[in-house]
Amino acid sequence: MSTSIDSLIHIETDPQLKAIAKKVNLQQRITDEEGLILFEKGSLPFVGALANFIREQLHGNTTYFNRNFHIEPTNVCVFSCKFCSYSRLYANKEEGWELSIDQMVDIVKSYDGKPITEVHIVGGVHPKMNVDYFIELMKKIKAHRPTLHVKAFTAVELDYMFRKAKLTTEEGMKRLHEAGLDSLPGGGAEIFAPEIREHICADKVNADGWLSIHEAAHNLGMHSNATMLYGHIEKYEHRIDHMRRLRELQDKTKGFNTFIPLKFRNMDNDMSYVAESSIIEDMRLYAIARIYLDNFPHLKAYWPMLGRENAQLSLAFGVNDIDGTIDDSTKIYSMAGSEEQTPTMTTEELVTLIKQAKRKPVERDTLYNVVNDYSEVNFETAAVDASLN
Ligand code: V47
Ligand code: SF4
Repeated sequence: MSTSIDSLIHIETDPQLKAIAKKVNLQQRITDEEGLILFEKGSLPFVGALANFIREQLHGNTTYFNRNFHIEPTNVCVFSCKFCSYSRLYANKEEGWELSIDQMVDIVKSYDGKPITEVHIVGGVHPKMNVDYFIELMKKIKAHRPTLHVKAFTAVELDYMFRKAKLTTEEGMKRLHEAGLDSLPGGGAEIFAPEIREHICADKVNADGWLSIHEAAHNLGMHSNATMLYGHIEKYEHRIDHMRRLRELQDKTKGFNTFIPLKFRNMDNDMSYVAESSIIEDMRLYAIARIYLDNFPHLKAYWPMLGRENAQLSLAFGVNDIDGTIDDSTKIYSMAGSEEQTPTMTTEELVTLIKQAKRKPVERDTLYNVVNDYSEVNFETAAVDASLN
């Protein structure tokens, strides 16, 4: 698939949209005002074509996925984000779970012999799971499986554990990194703008704190992801503000790998009165993120939250990564109303999903090194090594 946007530029009658399309064609960065214009006036086919043009320039048809599993150490949390369906207050511990280090290492051991490359560890912010607890966990995981990439802890969890241990961000990050932490997931960013953040997650780390934790990780040579929780009470200007802060930090450090928009799901939380965004708005957001975040190499659709078919659709709107096989029972989305109650997909299912969208399925590791190109693998006819599943 190769795209040109010449005809789009030619037929567009709105002068502002036409000017943006010309900039994209010349690989120039769009401004905040232009980002806002895209949100306000850009039709789905218009922003989709621009985003797809950029996606194919960067990655051609390649669509990445990885083979990972999740560990959620606890759902007990000292914070009370209004959108969260997952956490249980410390006082209501009977509804929560807390995994011991041995239990978590046992989960890692249960993947012995399986060709997964990453463990993703995030959970609630438990007042007693401190930095030493997680240092020990990192060391034990690495002692057992040194090549497993450990992507763990949102900036929210890190901020809390560093403050509790009276460690500077730099010191805390260095200790965890030395113990085995390889990279950071993108959670906890939500919406940075204070007027929204105060309403949806007032008590956890603010925008500057979130960004400075990722900056500290990048300064140690670690990579990280960034998320944005969208489709609730934020306005378009807040989405642009959020992405501007990320784009600025990325200009400085180049440490972000992937931007992951997270669609707000409204089941069983204090914001259940807020309607969920439409699929048109979801796809427009992916496309505009691809256009605006010119310095982010990858855009990921997290299928357990978006649903498989919508994730597949997003591959036409700028997305070049659909996360992993997620061989587990991560609960954060099923508890918020996602269609995916037990989000697992086999490699075969993921590959088929990508091929149906006429894209090229490539398994990656966390840092986007190619592990396996599945373009020529035909699961239906080939005698596929059982280990591929
Ligand atoms: O920060 C919580 C979100 C995030 C809801 O880096 C909700 O590869 C929607 O960050 N509706 C945690 N979203 C998950 C996360 C993540 C997921 C996958 C991959 C990566 C990565 C990171 O989940 C939280 C919050 O934004 N969340 N509740 C909800 N009701
Ligand atoms: Fe806690 Fe994270 Fe839920 Fe907020 S989103 S209440 S920090 S588990």
